[in-house]
Amino acid sequence: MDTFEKLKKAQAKNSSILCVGLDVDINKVPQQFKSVPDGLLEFNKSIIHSTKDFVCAYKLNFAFYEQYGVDGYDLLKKTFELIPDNIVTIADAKRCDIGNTMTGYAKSIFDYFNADSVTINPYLGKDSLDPFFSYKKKMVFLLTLTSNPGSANFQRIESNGVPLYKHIVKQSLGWGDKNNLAFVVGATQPEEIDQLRSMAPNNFFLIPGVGTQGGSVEAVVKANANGPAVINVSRAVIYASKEKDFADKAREKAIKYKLSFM
Ligand code: OMP
Repeated sequence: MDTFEKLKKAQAKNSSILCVGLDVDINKVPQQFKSVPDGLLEFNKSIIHSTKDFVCAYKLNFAFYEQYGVDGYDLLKKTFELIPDNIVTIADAKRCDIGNTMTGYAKSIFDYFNADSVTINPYLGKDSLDPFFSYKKKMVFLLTLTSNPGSANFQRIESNGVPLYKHIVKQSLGWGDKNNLAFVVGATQPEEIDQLRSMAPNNFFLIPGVGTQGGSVEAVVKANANGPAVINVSRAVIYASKEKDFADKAREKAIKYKLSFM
């Protein structure tokens, strides 16, 4: 089964387009989990156990793991392995380099970590993405218009009267299809979600920025117009409580977000 199909199935089974971001942070987890890798792995295990029936995907941002060196890689690998087979994994690695080098990154993410999908920075163009597209059954999320204020610095620069982020969608639609090509668009940019939706009606959008970053659920849902999407929430779910009830509170938040996206 390819990732596109797996994602559709997971969304239907759990009636959810929520992705929980496992952005595990030793400074934010409850006291008993403050060790690497064992404590953080136990924390991830509890979060996955309490939210797995309410999500379609889990996103693992590599920064939160790589900072611990070898132990972090161990934690990352073991966290991937904890995720149930019917839920999609997103390797949020934001890789970007020349094609020859990207071949190594693709092997790491799809062969070693066995992720279903990946986030990629498309700045280096088509040949840099080909090693990832050569994995036909996987899904590649291209950074298109990010949620942070600095997204305006480059992504909104116009060429021929069209902002860069629109060129990314227009050009890359010729490089992949709805099954393997997807886009990252920040929840803080609902007007642009609306515009990009009409450019790419059948491709998945990964929409982060709801919750802690202040993206409006209502505006995102309206702008997305029921298009294929995965809405990511990290901190607002996994750190819903620092107390003993952290897993129950994470579950409550996951259910609340899942319902609000419908
Ligand atoms: P919270 O703000 O805690 O929900 O986390 C958001 C997650 O999405 C983090 O892992 C970010 O690195 C990631 N993200 C953004 O916040 N904005 C973007 O434009 C793109 C991403 C991403 O690619 O996932």
